[in-house]
Amino acid sequence: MKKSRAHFPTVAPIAYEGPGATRPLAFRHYNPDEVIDGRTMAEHLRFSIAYWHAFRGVGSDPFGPGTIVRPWEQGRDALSVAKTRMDAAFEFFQKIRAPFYCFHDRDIAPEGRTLAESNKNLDALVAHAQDLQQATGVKLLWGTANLFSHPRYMCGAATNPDAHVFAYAAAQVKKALDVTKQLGGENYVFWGGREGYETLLNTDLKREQEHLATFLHLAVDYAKSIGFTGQFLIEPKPKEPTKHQYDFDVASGIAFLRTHGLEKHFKFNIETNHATLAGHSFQHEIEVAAAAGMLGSIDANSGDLLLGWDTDQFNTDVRELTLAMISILRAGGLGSGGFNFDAKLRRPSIDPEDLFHAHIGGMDAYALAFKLARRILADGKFTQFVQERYASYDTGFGREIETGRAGFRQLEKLVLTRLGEPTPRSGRQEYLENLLLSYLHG
Ligand code: XUL
Ligand code: CO
Repeated sequence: MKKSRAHFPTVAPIAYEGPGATRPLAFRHYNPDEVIDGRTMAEHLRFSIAYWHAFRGVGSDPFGPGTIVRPWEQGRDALSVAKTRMDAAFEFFQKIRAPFYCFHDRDIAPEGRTLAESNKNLDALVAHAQDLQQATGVKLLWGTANLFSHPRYMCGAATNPDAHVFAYAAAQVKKALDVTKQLGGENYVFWGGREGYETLLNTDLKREQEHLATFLHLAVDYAKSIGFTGQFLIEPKPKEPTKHQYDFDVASGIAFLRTHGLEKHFKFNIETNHATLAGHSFQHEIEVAAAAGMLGSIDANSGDLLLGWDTDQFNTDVRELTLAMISILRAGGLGSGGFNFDAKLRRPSIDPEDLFHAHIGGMDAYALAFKLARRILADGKFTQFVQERYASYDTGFGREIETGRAGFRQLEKLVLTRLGEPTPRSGRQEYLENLLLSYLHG
């Protein structure tokens, strides 16, 4: 393949320079080549760049158009611009040392006037992506379909009241699955774009939920028929764009999947900002998914707790990330998932270099959290505290409760004749918070 000109000529590949680094364009904590327990940090963390934010985000908001103008966006026609943009994207993936990327079908190739034309455009860009993946070694963490931007999807895709739109969405996901497989994508994500509703005055909730389940079954069946073995992921979000999104949070997602016999085929892609919009902590959502054996991947970002919408910011809150990492490592990691930076630059951050600062911060914060969480788990102090807190269930009548051998009559008799009143024990929350602080700040 011919060598394309550099799109980020002022930035060299980002190097690890350690915590004492003084240059801003350097890693302080993320050392992709450092081997920990037989695997490099790059292999442990599986960082991924979100094509839609990094290469389609222009800084627009409801009050004004984009502010970000990239030099590679000038060109003769949409297809050649899309190819040059992809060259720039892969140069960025390499320079930022990210082993993976993620995309929606319409991020990488322009929508055509017909589905056939859109598919043709997509094929052209997928061929280009195949060449670039081969040349750089960067891989596809997951693919997905954009079923929410085009006006046809204004009332949802799988949950649209019009079966014609359902059929169009099915055709679009069929193609997205084909290209995800073609590019070796390790997962396929369903974020419920506009799968929800604004008002029950025009909505048949039960029918819409059943349609969504049917759609997911059809996707599973089709994937099987083409031999796509990647992991399917549901990405819950409680609101925005619709008022009531059907995949509200992980708990309602689990209930939905189990109700419709889909639980064997799906895990969860948990996004920090979606967790907090649902009124949960990031760690809570991870724990709920892990408890069900359904932790799949992470959309790494953060919201702004003072704002009630999806701000998709880079997350440098090491405390929050360390707690999340503890839960992830305790669950055995993310398997085929990874940490995908579903995060965008602020509107005034208009320079190409800002993309580097943003991702360096996100990667360093996760890398530091990873190291801290490993240390915390290796020391075992929190684990031991929790084990001791529940120790009464390890033996005697506690064991019988857990193993289903104790009934209400027996327990009543036990309390009346032997146990009497329980002795309260402190939960020691403040002690534990101080212990966490000692790991974070010494
Ligand atoms: C929207 C969101 C999406 C998904 C992919 O809030 O997070 O970008 O991650 O469709
Ligand atoms: Co996301």
